[in-house]
Amino acid sequence: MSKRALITGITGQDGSYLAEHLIAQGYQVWGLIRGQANPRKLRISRLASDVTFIDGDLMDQASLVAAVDAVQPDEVYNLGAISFVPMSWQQSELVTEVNAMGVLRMLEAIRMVSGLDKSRGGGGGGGIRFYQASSSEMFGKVTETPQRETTIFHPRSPYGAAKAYGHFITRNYRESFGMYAVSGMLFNHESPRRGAEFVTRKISLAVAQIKLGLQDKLFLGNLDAVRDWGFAGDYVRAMHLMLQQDEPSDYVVGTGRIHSVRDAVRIAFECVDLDWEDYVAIDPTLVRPAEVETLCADSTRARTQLGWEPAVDFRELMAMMVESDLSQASRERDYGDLLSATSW
Ligand code: NAP
Ligand code: G4F
Repeated sequence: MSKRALITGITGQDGSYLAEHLIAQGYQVWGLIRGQANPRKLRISRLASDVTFIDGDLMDQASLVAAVDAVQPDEVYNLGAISFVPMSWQQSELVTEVNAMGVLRMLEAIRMVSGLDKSRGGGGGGGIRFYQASSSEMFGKVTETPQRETTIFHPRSPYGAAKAYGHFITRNYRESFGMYAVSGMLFNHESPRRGAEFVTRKISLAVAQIKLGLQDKLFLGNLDAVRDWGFAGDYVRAMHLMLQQDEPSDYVVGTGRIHSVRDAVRIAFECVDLDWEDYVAIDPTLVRPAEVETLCADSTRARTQLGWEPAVDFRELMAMMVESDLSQASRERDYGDLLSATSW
C-alpha cells in the first residue's frame, strides 16, 4: 500500500518540490493549506495535481489535530513557516508563534492522534514520522567553519531563535516519547520557485528585467555576506531520506561550497553578458540589524549515512533561475501574461 504524507508549507518553494518528489515515489500526498481562498493553492495544483488539500494553520492547535487525524499519515513534513529573516525583526511575535510554537503544536497533534501518554514518557513513539525544517540560521554568528550537527547555535535574528526552539523541541519529543522526529539543518536552497524577496531570486528577476530594458537598477544590502547555496530540488531528497532511516537523527544539508552575494550578482549578470557593476547599487536600509556573515555546511553525515549528494552546482543554479525569469519576463512583455513575473 502506498505511504501517506502530510506536508505543511505545501504552497512554498520546498513544499512544491517535496510534493513532486513524494508523488514520484508513489506516495499519497496531502498539503495543509491555510486561510480563505489561498491564492497559492492554484500554483501547487498546476504542478502536482495529485495533492489533496486539507485546511489547517500552525497557529491553530485544533486544526492540526483534525488534519493529522483525518489524513492518518505515515510521514509529516513540517515546512510551514514565515521564512523571510528580515520579517522576523518587524513581526517578531508572529514569527515566533508560527516558527517555534507551530512546531510544538504539530508535535502535539501527532502525539495526541498517536495516543502517546505525556505522563509516562518513553513510549513506543507511535507510527508517524516527523520532519522539522530546521535552518542554518541557527548557527548565526558561527563558532566553527564549516558547520556540522554538533556546532553550537548562536542565532542572529528572531527567525533563527525561533528555529532553534523548533529544533530542540523536536529532539525533546524524540527523547521523551520515542517519536521518530528529526530535524534537517538545511543551508540556503533556491530555485526558480524561490520567493522574490530572497536575494538570489531578487537578483535573477532583476537581471531578466534589466536585460529586457524593463528595469535600470538593482538595489541590494550587504554584498559581502557569504552563503552555501544549493538547489531546492536536491534538498527535498534529503528530507525524504531522513525519514527512511532505522534510527531517527538530525542532519546538516548543504553543498560545502560558498559564494558571496557579490559572486551571485556577478555570475547572474554574466549569464546575460552584462557587467553587474553598471547596474547594482547599495541601499543601506536593506542591511540587517544583525547579519549572519558566513555559512558553510559540513554535510559529511548526510553524504555517508543518507547517501545524499547535491546534483546542481551554484553556477548552474543561477543560470537556471536567470533563464526561467528571462523567459517569464519576455512572455509577460510580449503577451501581457496575466501571471506576474514572480509567479510560477
Ligand atoms: P517558503 O517558500 O517561504 O514557504 C513557507 C510556507 O509556509 C508557505 O507554504 C506558507 O503558506 C507556509 N506558512 C506560513 N505561515 C503558516 C502558518 N501559520 N500555518 C501554516 N503554514 C504556514 O519557504 P521554503 O523556502 O519553502 O522553506 C520551507 C521551510 O524550510 C521553512 O520552514 C523555512 O523556514 C525552512 N528553511 C528554508 C531554507 C531555504 O533556504 N529555503 C533553508 C533552511 C530552512 P502560505 O501560502 O499560506 O503563506
Ligand atoms: O536570501 P536571503 O534573504 O536569505 P537568508 O537570510 O540567508 O535566509 C534564507 O536561508 C535560511 C537558511 O540559512 C533560511 F532559514 C531562511 O528561511 C531563508 O530561506 O539573504 C541572504 C543574504 C543575507 O546575508 C542578506 O543580508 O543576502 C544578503 N542580502 C544582501 N542584499 C540580501 C539583500 N538579502 C535580501 N533578501 N535582499 C537584499 O537586497
